[in-house]
Amino acid sequence: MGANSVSTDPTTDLDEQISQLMQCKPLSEQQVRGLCDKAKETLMEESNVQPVKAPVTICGDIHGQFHDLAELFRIGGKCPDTNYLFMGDYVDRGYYSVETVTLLVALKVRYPQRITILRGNHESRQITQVYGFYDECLRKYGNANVWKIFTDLFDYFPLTALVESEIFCLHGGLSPSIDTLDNVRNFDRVQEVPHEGPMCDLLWSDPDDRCGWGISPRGAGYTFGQDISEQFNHTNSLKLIARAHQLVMDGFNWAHEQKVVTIFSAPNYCYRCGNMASILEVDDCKGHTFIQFEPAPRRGEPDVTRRTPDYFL
Ligand SMILES: [Mn+2]
Repeated sequence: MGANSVSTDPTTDLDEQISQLMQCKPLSEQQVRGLCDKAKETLMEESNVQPVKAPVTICGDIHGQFHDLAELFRIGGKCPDTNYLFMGDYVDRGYYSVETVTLLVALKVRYPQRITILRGNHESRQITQVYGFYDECLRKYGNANVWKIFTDLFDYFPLTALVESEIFCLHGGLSPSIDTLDNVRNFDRVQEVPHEGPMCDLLWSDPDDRCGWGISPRGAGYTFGQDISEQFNHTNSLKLIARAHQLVMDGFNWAHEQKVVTIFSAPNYCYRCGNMASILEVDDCKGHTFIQFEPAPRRGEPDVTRRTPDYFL
């Protein structure tokens, strides 16, 4: 190895990209293209119900809150020292969707067995044009190429994961068109998130206090009651459904007599909701520990709560 061999090792290049991203500095369009080409090869080999082993730390929505994702890694441990399973919604709402999703995809390429990244309802061409990721790509790159590269890659993200054959993990929830995990395994996921049908429901549905299936106020997916969760868990020999998708003030929230848990990992969501975030550690013995965390300190950004009287002098 000579002094001029620095950039010939793809792993070194990738490690350099990851450390750049950890400083919240986006990659070039060309680097994003190369990274996503590699990610596609890995993701297309994964199942619609991707098997995952314990120990693993399960995380909910991030929504472009990059500094809070960095805080999550400080609290939960760095990848690959800790194994991670993210349940979607990396982009939109927050200011750093580009850096957030690029970092998670880079970690997936670098450590494919250590991190699982599922698709959320925001990993879609249509939703990202309304809620921020498209505009952020235009602002940071001057054109829509990076948005196109990422939204094309989102089609390959797995829809669900199964931890140790007993925790079913997904972004939204259940579907009246799906009774078994084999039903999920058997459809072609490589497409834009449809407006209805089983793939849509997995990314959009929510648990509800009412029994049975209900119309979702979101306009996509369904609400499902405890009877539905119990039947699904029984049919598929599951202990728990872990999902994200809903803001919960403590960062996690049990439903359906502990058959379902919601995990939300964006503290002070949209920089104004005042909620805690959490992650769920599943250890070697399948024990569960929730770790809650608060927003990372935001240096140099205006903080309205600290406008002291001298502001007015
Ligand atoms: Mn969502």
